[in-house]
Amino acid sequence: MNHSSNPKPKDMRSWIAQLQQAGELIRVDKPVDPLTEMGALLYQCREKAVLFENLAHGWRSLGQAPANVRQAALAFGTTEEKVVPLLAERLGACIPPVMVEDGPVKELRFAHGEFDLTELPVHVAGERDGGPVIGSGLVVTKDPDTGQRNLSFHRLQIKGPDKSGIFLVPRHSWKNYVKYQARDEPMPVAVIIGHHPLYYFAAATSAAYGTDELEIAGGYLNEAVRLVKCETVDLEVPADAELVLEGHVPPHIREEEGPFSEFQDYYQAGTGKNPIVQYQFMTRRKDAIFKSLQNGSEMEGCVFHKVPMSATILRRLRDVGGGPVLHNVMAQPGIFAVAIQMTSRFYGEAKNLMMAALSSEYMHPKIVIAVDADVDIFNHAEMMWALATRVDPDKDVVIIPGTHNHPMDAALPELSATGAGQWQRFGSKMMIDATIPPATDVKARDNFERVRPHRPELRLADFAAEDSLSLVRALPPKFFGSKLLG
Ligand SMILES: Cc1cc2nc3c(=O)[nH]c(=O)nc-3n(C[C@H](O)[C@H](O)[C@H](O)COP(=O)(O)O)c2cc1C
Ligand SMILES: [Mn+2]
Repeated sequence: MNHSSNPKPKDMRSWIAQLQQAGELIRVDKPVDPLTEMGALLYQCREKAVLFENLAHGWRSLGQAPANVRQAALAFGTTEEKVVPLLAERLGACIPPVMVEDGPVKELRFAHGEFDLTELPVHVAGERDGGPVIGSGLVVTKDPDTGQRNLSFHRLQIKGPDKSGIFLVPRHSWKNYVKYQARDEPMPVAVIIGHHPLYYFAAATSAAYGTDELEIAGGYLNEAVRLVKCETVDLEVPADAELVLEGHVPPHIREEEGPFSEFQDYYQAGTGKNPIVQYQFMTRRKDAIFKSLQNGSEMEGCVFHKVPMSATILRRLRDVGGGPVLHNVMAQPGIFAVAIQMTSRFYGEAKNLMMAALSSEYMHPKIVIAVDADVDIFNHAEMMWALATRVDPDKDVVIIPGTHNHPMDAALPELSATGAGQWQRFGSKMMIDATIPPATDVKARDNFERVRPHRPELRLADFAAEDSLSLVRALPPKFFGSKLLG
């Protein structure tokens, strides 16, 4: 079997090895029931990834990998502070995939009747979920007019041995689906389960309609993705994935779907009459490892959202108003809020950038907060401190009424219903300018220089007995950077 032109493509195996080597992986060798136990265990893995090694039918499953933005940075070979700027660069470096004849994902082939989705280790994430949901399925579809490929996440609630629900927020897959619907034809789909996390980051990247997210994956990986042809649909999938399901979405069927433990930490959004997928083929590696994916605020699903969303917005902001001084962007918990870290050159510049951040490829941002370089945007106490000490609500808060918002934001009025063409949330957006005066106004800026000790290089460890040192808190980086006004 010709598995490779490149001897070691990045895949879920290389990622597990990397996590293991970095001391970032917990292995669970006791049996775990995906329907009643796995969700609770995943919720506790916020620091480390977890590999369940002893599941029914001989399965293993990788979860919470990445468990947080620090682990996301590990996957990209960088640090938490640098991962978003790095991704913003890689977004512009798409690499087209290459076709190969065969690959590990084709080691075993199962025709209709030979596979049973209810025997996969698909877990129930939350107490009120409608059933087990594949959260890690990356769905490949094509525009029937142009043949352009699309890759995106869609939750797939198991409904039988060969059937799942599919939840389609009105974006690219939905657009393709509506085109098939107009032709009265089923939409062919391929679902990729289990691969290197950079594929997952690519699928969560919202780009222009017509951009192939597998080219974005190539850019993120800095290597061309190897694709193989599907067996029963005219689609291509990564040769080095763990498992692929082939199926189709019938044009007019709607069935009850949800509730589901979602990224906002709520269950209900999207619940209702949604389309379904009928599956007719499965291929997988001989010893395939399943991928679980749990949502909920700050869980793995949010990590996949946060990093590409922040990078896409950072990239967009770079062009606003002649080159602003931008340091970083980071989506905040619940991901309807985003922080911009910048140094203003002019009065009012933060608001210009915030307007751009509220209207991008991403529908999520509803609240945007601009802060300076001395505020740690990964630390929510720092964010609250900046809001409390650097905002004059009367002039620094702006509300834009009557905007189209993310359809899963429970705080906003919902128009129409999930699964229908006009489904939306019609709400508002808010900008909060928590920046200090621009660098050019040195005098006004002086009021906001932060407290720091006289000699920050001193270490308590050099002065105290060792047994008391577990209580020591490291000084934050702000103490060591150049002074704000320096
Ligand atoms: C963990 C995770 C789960 C997601 N689940 C869904 C989903 O069930 N339905 C959906 O329409 N979008 C879902 N998304 C969002 C889309 O995958 C994401 O917005 C993607 O960029 C959309 O692709 P598109 O830009 O090609 O439409 C999910 C994203 C992540 C990271
Ligand atoms: Mn797309």
